Amino acid sequence: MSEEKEQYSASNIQVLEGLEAVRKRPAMYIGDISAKGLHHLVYEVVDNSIDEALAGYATDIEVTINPDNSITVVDNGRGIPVDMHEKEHKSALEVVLTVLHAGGKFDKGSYKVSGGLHGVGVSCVNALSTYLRAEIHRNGKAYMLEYSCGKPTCDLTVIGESDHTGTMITFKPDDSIFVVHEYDYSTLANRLRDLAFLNAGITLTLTDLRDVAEDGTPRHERFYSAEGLREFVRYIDSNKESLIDDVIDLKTERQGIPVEVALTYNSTYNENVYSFVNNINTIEGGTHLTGFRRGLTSTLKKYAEDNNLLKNAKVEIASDDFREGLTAVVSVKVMEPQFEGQTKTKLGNSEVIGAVQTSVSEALRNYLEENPRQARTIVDKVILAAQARHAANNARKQVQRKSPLSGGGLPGKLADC
Ligand code: 0RA
Repeated sequence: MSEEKEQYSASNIQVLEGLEAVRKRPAMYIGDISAKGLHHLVYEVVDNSIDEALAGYATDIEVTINPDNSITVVDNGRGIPVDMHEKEHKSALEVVLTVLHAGGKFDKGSYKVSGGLHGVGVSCVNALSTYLRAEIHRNGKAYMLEYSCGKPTCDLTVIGESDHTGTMITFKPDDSIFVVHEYDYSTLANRLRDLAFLNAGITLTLTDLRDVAEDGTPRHERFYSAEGLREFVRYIDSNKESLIDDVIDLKTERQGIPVEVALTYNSTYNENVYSFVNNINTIEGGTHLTGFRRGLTSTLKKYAEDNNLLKNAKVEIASDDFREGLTAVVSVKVMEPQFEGQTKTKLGNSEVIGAVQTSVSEALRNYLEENPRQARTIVDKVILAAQARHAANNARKQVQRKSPLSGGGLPGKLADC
C-alpha cells in the first residue's frame, strides 16, 4: 500500500472507532437517550444551518418531521463542500458527517453555535441514526451520500443538475438506542421559535407530515423575527401589562464578547429572565446572568441617586427590588464557552461577568438618560417593590410577636414534655 493510502485507511479506522464509541456511550455525547437526546439530534443538525445563516449565506431553514419520525433539515446556504481534500482523500462533507467535533474545523474564530452545549456535531447524529442521507446542491449539481449507523452505504454520487445551492440532511434515529421514538411537535416548535428570536432575519419552518388535515395540508409553522430579542420579550410578556412604552433593547460588544439584552417591566411581582450563550438556553444561568444583574442594579441605582429620585422611598433598596416585574432576555456569544452545573447549562467563563456588566451599564445608562419618563417609571416600580418588601417584613414580625411560638418559651401543651 502507498503511504497515502495507508494514511487514508488509518484515518478511516479512527473515524469508525469514533462513531462506534458514540453508539456505545450515546449519553456521553448527547446528554441522554430519552426524549431530550432524541430532540437534541435535530438541534445539532439545525445548528449547523444556523451557523451558515449567521455567516451570511443562508436565509431559510426548513425542518420536516417525516411520517416515519425521521427528520429532514434543509437550508439554502452554500452547500457543504464536496470536492475531495487532496491529502485525506475525503470531502468536507464526509468529514462533517463522520469526524467527531468537525464542526469548528472550518471558519476558525467565529462564534459557532454548533460548538455549543454538547457540541458534538452532525457526525454524532450520523452514528446514532439507522439511516442518514445528505443531499448537497453546489456547483450546478446535486450530490448525495448515505450512511447507516455511521457507516457509508454508497460513494458520493452526482444525482443530477441543480440551479441552486444548499444542504439537505435526512436522518432516522436508531430505535435500538433511544428509549423514545416519536418527535414532539411542540418541543421542536419551541426551539425553532427561540432560534428565530435569537437570530433575527432567519426564517425557520416546521412541517409535521405525521399530522395532515383532511384537505391534505400538513401541520406547519413559520418562525421569523425581524427585531430579535425585542420581539422575544414582547412574546414572553404578551399577556402581561407593560409598565413602559416599549421593550428596551441593548446591543453592544466588550472584550470581543457580543452582548444583546432586551428588557421590560410589567405590573406583576415576578422576575422572568431567560439567558442564552451561543443560542443555548442556559437554564442554570452563570456569569453572563451575574454580569447582567450587576449592570442593571448598579446603573438603575446610580441613575436614581443622581436624579434624586430615592428621597421619597424612605426604605433601603435591595438588589431583588430591581428585579420585580422584570422580564428580560440576555444573549451572549462566547468563543470558548465553559459549561458547568448539573445539566451543563451554566456558563462558567469568569471574564464574561465584567464584559456583560460594562456593556449593560453603558447601554442602559444611555437609554435612561435619553428616556427620562420611562426611567422614572422603572425607578418608581423599584421603590414600590422595596416598600412592599419592608411592609411584608414588618407584618411578618408583628404576626410572629403575637404567636405563642415566639419569644417567651414553648406553648403550654408542649412545655411539659
Ligand atoms: C464549510 C464550508 C462551507 C460551507 C459549509 C461548511 C456549510 C456547512 C453546513 C452545514 C449545514 N449547512 C451547511 N452549509 C454550509 C462553504 C465553503 C465555500 O463555499 O467556500
